[in-house]
Amino acid sequence: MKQPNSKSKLVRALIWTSGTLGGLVLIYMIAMNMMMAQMNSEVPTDLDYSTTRFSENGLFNVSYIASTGTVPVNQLHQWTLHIETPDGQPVENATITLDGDMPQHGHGLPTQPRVTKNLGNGDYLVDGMKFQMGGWWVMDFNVTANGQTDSVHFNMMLKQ
Ligand SMILES: [Cu+2]
Repeated sequence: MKQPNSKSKLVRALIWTSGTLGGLVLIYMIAMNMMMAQMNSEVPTDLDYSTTRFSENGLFNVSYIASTGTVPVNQLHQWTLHIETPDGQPVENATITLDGDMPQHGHGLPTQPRVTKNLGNGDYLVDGMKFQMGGWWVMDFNVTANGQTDSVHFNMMLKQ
């Protein structure tokens, strides 16, 4: 006749627990490694730093000028965005949303800049621009005009 073996139950429970914990630790370590690898990754050598770029699907030709000339670090400033069609016609009455981030650091902007003024002739004022550190930044603009949306990305290497 067999007796319920509470000792082996306990052992099994311990094995299960340590296995689960070990698995979690492993997942955590892999995630940390991936994060570190991303942070230590080199800036791609083939980045396009142009201030005039076509949107992803080629719908808009977009350029920017910073109110300060060169884009500063740790200084609130404005951008003027100019949007044209591929054949050079200014894009009027566009709706624009934007966001910026540092791909190597996994953080974004310290402010929430937005388009505050339609200046006409395809020009739009972006207020509240600020970059809190030097390095590689990417600014993303989503442009909707004439019922079509496209996004454009500007790479910047800011010097502190
Ligand atoms: Cu950063």
